[in-house]
Amino acid sequence: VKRLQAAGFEGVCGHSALQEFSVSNSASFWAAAARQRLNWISPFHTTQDCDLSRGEIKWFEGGKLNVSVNCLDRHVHTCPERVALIWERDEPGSEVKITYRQLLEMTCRLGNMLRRRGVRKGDCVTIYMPPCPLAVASMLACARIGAAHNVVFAGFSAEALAERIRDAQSSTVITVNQGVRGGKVTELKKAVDTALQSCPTVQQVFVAMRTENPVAMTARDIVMEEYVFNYSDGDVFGCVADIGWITGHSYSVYGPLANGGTTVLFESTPIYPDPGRYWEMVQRLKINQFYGAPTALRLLLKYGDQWVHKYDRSTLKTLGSVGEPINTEAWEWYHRVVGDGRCPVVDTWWQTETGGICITPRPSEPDAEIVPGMAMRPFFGIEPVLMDTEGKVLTSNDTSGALCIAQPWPGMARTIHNDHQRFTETYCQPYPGYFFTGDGAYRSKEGYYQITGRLDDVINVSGHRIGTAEIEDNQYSAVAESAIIGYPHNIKGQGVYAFVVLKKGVNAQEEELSRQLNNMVSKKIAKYACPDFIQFVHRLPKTRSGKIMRRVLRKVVEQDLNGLGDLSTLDDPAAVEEIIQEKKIGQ
Ligand code: 6R9
Repeated sequence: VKRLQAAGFEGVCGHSALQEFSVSNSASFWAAAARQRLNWISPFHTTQDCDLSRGEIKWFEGGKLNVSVNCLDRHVHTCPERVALIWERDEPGSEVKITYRQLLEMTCRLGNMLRRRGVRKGDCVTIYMPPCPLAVASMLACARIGAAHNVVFAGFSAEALAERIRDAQSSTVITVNQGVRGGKVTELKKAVDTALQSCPTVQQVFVAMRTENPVAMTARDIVMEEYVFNYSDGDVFGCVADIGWITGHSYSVYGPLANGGTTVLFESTPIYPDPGRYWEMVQRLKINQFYGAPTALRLLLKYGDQWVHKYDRSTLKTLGSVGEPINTEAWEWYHRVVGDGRCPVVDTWWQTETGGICITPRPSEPDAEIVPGMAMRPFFGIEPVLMDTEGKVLTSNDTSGALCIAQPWPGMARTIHNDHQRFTETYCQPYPGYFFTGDGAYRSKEGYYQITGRLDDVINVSGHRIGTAEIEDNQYSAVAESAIIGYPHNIKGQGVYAFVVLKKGVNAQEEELSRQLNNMVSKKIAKYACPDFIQFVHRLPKTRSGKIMRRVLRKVVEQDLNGLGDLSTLDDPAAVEEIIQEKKIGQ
């Protein structure tokens, strides 16, 4: 806020006033922020020229900048030996630190290599690597030479990779020989070879060596070198998202680097080698901000507090959550146990399409209130609105509706690659003049926002519309997490089917647990919201970024096993098999 105020808003005091200013004087706010926070090769002449109803979004026209220069070169001028990346490798205690100077060097070398090998401005390079310095350097090298990058989760199958390579029409792929995750080796280069059987556009594959094991090479493969590492102290931003998720892009790579911070690249899993991994890493790397997903918190919560207490977490200042609604129990645990009650928890709402955080608590504001499980208030330049089912703006508080954003902001998506029509249909046409997020939200009496989940996840039981997240957010102490799915019911319209994961060590009778769960839901919400079926499962099918794949659960409940669709983005496909075997309906 101080830096923004220094950019010409001296008269505007405090977060709230600045937020209001950023919405009512959007163009001058973003123009000043862009001039003050970024280095431009040539200045922009028009700050914004946007028409949401036609899906035409133009920011900073006439301006030219290079994002890799903003992330690297300017920091190398002022503090070359500051640590840019901490690569938290799979094996705890084997972290590697890379300074801004080293990262710039790696990026330039890679950029030159790509250019020498024919990659041009506008090309799209596919990067299929786990989070590691070379992956970040590859992203920045593409940005440096004007190529787009298409980062594919290293956990995706060959088939899923092939589809993404074809969509991007890449001629170049960058990968590693093998990955290492949770103590296991994954055959990434092999997956690339398989994928390329159906990707005629690819002419060259760069292969970095993550392990020492040789892998089969073909004529189009080019082996990359590895680099020397260095050490220096710095501020440490610990975003544990994979770089293949937007959170990894914005908050592991571009955000921290553009701000000259030190960022952690987490290669491992939250439970390898044990459920203390995150907190052991916080202690060892002296992490100041920890940013993760509710799904991981719910997983860790199952194992008990002792894994957290074992480690010193006194360096932590802020705890962030992203990706899904965070249920009250996980929020409380994060705050009370992980943060010892002294670190603010910021539940940050945003999407791939928004580029960065849009609704979030602002703890740096003195006395800022934070309500558990609420994303709270709009961030700079964001004007959220709620719509009713007829497309009218809901103006009062204590109300729920479809979440839209009333005016454009610089980080927003401007199109869908090769399909602008789909962009306008999905985001601009549902509520003409507004950007439609696909999420539902509640605005409290005080005007605070709470995200209630994807609108597709709203179910209608006996005429009552209810978000599945609301039923899931129960504080029953035996439950680690749950997924609620609606299914066709010939009396109620939709019935409620619950998948429930119990905490470790709970071994009460299922019937008794079901009875208690129903009691809780009926007390907290209403009788109609009680599940018709409760299926206790070991785990839920999730994407690599931790989102429960409700589409798949819905198909299982509807007994449409042929309609399960693309399962390649699942973290662990065995979870679906288990659920199918044990399903309770229609047996
Ligand atoms: C950043 C990211 C976007 C969807 C979004 C919403 C859900 C994200 C949330 C949240 C409740 C939060 N979501 N953050 N729901 N509270 N704090 O996750 O991007 O992978 O594109 O997903 O995730 O449903 O629409 P992305």
